[in-house]
Amino acid sequence: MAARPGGVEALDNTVGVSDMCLLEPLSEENFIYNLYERYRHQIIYTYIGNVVVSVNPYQHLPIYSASVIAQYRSRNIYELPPHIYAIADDAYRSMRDRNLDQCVIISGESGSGKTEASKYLMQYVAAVSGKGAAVERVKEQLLQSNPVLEAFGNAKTARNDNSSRFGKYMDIEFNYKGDPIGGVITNYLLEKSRVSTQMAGERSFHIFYQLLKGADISFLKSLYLHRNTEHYCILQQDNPTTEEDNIDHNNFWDTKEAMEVIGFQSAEIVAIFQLVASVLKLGNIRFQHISNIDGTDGCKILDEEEVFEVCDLVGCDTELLLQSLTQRTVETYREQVKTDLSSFEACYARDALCKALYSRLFTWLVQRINESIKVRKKGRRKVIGVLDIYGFEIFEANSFEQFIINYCNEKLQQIFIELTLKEEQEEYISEGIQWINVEYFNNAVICELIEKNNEGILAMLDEECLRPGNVSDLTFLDKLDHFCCSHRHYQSRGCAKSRSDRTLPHDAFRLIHYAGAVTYQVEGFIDKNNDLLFRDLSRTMFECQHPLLKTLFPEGNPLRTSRRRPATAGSQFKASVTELMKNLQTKCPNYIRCIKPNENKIPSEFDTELVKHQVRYLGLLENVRVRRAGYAYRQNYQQFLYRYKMLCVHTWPNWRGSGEKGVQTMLSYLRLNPDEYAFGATKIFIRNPRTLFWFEELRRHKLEDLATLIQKIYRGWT
Ligand code: AOV
Ligand code: MG
Repeated sequence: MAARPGGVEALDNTVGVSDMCLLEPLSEENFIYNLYERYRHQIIYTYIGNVVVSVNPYQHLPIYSASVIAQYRSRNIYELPPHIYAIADDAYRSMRDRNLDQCVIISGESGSGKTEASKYLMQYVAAVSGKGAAVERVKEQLLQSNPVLEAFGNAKTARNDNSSRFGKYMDIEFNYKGDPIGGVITNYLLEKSRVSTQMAGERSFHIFYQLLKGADISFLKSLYLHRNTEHYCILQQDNPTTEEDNIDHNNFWDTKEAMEVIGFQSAEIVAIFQLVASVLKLGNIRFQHISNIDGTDGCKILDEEEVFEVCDLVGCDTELLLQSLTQRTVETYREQVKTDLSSFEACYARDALCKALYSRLFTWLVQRINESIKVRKKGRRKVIGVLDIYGFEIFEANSFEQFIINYCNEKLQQIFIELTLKEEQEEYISEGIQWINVEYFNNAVICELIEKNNEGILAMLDEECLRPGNVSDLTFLDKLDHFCCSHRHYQSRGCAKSRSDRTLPHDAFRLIHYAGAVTYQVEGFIDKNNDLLFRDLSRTMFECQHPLLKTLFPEGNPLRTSRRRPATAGSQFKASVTELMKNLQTKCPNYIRCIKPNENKIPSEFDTELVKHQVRYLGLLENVRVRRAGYAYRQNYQQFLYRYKMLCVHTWPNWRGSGEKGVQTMLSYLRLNPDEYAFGATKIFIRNPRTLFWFEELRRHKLEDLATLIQKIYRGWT
């Protein structure tokens, strides 16, 4: 591809159409061709009405500079080529000037560019909102929460080198002037299984590598750590290149600086890294099987040195930790009995501890950031919420985590369907224009299959987790099999209809998601949903001197009387997602739909089949159809007149009457067929996109004529 200029010119509007609603004729082929043509010219943004479709360029484009931001500032959405900035500006001004809380819902599969989009959006809002030392400080803190959360919550996966392994919703709060005054971050279930295991070619959370590669040797020594990642059993990395090492090194310092900007004290930063180091060291502990005299299994720790060092880092009683790693207390009615763990059970308990420690640290970090960015003053606030979750993913082996991630994506698709349709419908009704229905696939059935109270997959899983007796992942699968006959989105080898399907293993079920079929291995579902940690370990953690670690394990407090079983991971997630959906519905939605152009994470490759699949499941064509069902284009009278008034001698150069009257005068002057347009309460609706092309064409000629005229006058003068 040829190098393109920077600035707004880099967003040339003349390639293809900038709004898919103007595609003629509308077909999937044309839709994809339009995306392709634009992508080929490095134009990654295209509208569907006010929805931004973004195709990941996998390269840095010169379209995010201060000068581009300045150009988008306070401009109407169709005035300039499509950009996230235009949506950001629209959302910002609606919030500030019309007092409407906004949310920006960013969706798309893993690696499609959601997290990057969310950062550009925040960067834009920060750049165009108020100035002054206090406001600048808030902005810095809000922006700097990104590198910290990415360091601790993102990791390299097969799909994305910087994949978000947690969901994030951030409310940016503003005062009446539109200056940011703070924010609140909500995090959703971190994929903590990554702490102890990663698939080939993947990595654990960035922070582990950043710490080992970036920290001064003296700091590493104080944490009893080695520079070499290979020293740590829970870290996988295939022969890192020097470049990767350098990136980790630099990112470490960025993360640390970001923590300081947010307001973490040096002692807190040290405490955080002590816990990160403890996870690495606990992960190194190996156990050796021993047979007890009574014939039972037991184990002993092979790497006591690691235990001693962890104890030193977190102020833990060595005996207590050694014991709680190899034994567990079983409580009966009358007494407490200690039983030895087999080496297998001890490994399991160790991993559970590493995962609990890390994921609780992560949640604490989010709370700590919230503490720094929270709004302290009372008074009315306005909000822009930004949602950036983990994208839909299909791996070779999919487990509970993918099930949860994909469920979340189903819910987002659902909200897109409901709100775009609802919004559209409401607009036609409130403007007094007749509405025509468009057929589309509604994924509500899949959401229901997963989350329906007492009947959905999550309820079945909870039931199995609570059932006494012989419970296993396979009994859970058996339980699910009743969906075979009743649900067309569920398949398993137990189902008569899919029994002959050799690609479906015996220990798995398959869901036909809106975005594709995913086969979930049931192994680990019960365990991950139960999410239990042996009480001995939480007690030991609570007994540590380390002030932060103590707070992470409140259930270890012996004075705590509640013996209530904590909610399962699945039901907690369902509750928080339901809450999120409710919250989003109270705000004006803005959408960014991200598309991944290729599986190779490289620039300039546009895999048509891959894009087609995403366009289909995202329902983008239906989105255009809904938008065009009645009228392809609508615009506020004033803005419409402002752009096209030069096409009519009565409205040019100045029109003194109402906007609506001006548009009426202009359209009858142009002798446009009255079938082609309708007057709404506040907007003009244009049926055929070609009419708009025609206006644009006329406008261009007029501008050219004007330019020639000005030149002539100028020459006449000189
Ligand atoms: P995701 O958030 O959608 O995936 P990211 O936003 O992390 O995807 O994007 C993946 C990678 O694509 C980034 O690390 C960048 O290298 C590149 N990229 C994305 N958008 C742009 C852009 N606008 N300009 C340049 N490069 C870009 V996931 O978190 O895995 O669902 O779960
Ligand atoms: Mg992401």
